[in-house]
Amino acid sequence: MATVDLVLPVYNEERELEQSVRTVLSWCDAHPEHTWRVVVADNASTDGTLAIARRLEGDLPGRAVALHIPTKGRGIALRTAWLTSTADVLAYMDVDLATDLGALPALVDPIAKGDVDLAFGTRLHRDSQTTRGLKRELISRTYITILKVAAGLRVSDAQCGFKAISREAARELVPLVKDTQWFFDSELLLVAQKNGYRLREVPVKWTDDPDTRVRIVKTAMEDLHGVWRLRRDGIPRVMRGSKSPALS
Ligand SMILES: Nc1nc2c(ncn2[C@@H]2O[C@H](COP(=O)(O)OP(=O)(O)O)[C@@H](O)[C@H]2O)c(=O)[nH]1
Ligand SMILES: [Mg+2]
Repeated sequence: MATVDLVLPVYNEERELEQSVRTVLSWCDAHPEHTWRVVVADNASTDGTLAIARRLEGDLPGRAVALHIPTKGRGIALRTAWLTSTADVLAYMDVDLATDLGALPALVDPIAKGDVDLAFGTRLHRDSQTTRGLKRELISRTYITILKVAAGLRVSDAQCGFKAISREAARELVPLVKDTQWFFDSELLLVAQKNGYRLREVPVKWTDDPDTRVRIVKTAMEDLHGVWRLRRDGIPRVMRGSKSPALS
């Protein structure tokens, strides 16, 4: 049995937030093999998202937590939520619950057992069941090919909003990840792979929610810039017991 913080990063999600938190918590109630907490990580929302998150925290003490980070960016939200958590396993998923919750044990259990450091959902594995439009499918496949060829990443999907990491690995790896936006996920995987951490792909059942916060062209440019930055600067190595990471 482990303590698990499941982070829902949110930006202007007042319509879906409450229902998603309640759906996730009732799933958690049906899975008492771990002690679960839902952490709503909001930054810069301009709608009622934060107020809803705070009300849920009050209504569901110890089970729902509201976190507010002043600067916008999904990466910084995850970084803050994970690095301030004391749970054994730190997970996250998109608030639209595009990933079927049935994959959560496959994501969390290997980390709770100590067999894996970082587990991540994949929509592009042969065992995944992915329903999404042609445009997003093409972008996703093109992007992972670039990550494989230009950065040497050996995974089938880097950007699925469904990941979990041990607290120890998060403490070592997340401070080395510079991106604060969408490239955060790819950079985390690259840093983990380079440093020999134990990764595990988890095929998921994914039903795309067309309501998106992603600005596709801007995000694609930022992702390419991230790949270029890591090629230029190198991927940092974890120096256990040292404060300054070495480059390789
Ligand atoms: N905290 C935080 N969450 C964000 C931000 N941008 C997007 N998100 C969340 O990231 C998740 C995935 O966003 P979504 O729009 O569904 O992405 P898509 O599925 O790739 O189209 C959702 O839970 C969003 O609310 C941000 O700037 N800060
Ligand atoms: Mg989505």
